Amino acid sequence: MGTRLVLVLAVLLSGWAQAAGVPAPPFAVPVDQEGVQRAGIQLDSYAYVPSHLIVQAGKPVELTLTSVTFIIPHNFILLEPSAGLTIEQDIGAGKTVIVKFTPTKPGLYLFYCDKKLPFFPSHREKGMEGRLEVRS
Ligand SMILES: [Cu+2]
Repeated sequence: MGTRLVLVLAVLLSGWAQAAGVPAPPFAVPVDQEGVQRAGIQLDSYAYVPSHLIVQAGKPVELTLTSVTFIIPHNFILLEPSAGLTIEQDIGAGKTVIVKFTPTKPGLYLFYCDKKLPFFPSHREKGMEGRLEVRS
């Protein structure tokens, strides 16, 4: 079986797992030649994919947040100032935004979208939440 076929199967299976509500495996963000931990996160209504990222403390992180929605705006909130995390970023429908930060303390931190319409549950309550796992 060729590498390409395996890759296609993996993508199909991960898509199926997410559709079925099975948590996707955590994504360990690699450190590139510049020493930066770069990863992309796709924002849909109402989920982040991947929703669980693993990074190393003390090294810069650069996340490319891409919205694939047509109308619904989302955001990316990650507030844990004691760990060097103070991010409140809006991502308009169909937009791409890059956020940069350096986590300073190992731990498991939640990020989420707090957008909501009056009288409706917030996106976070609809499941738009993820985890940043910072390892030493
Ligand atoms: Cu949202």
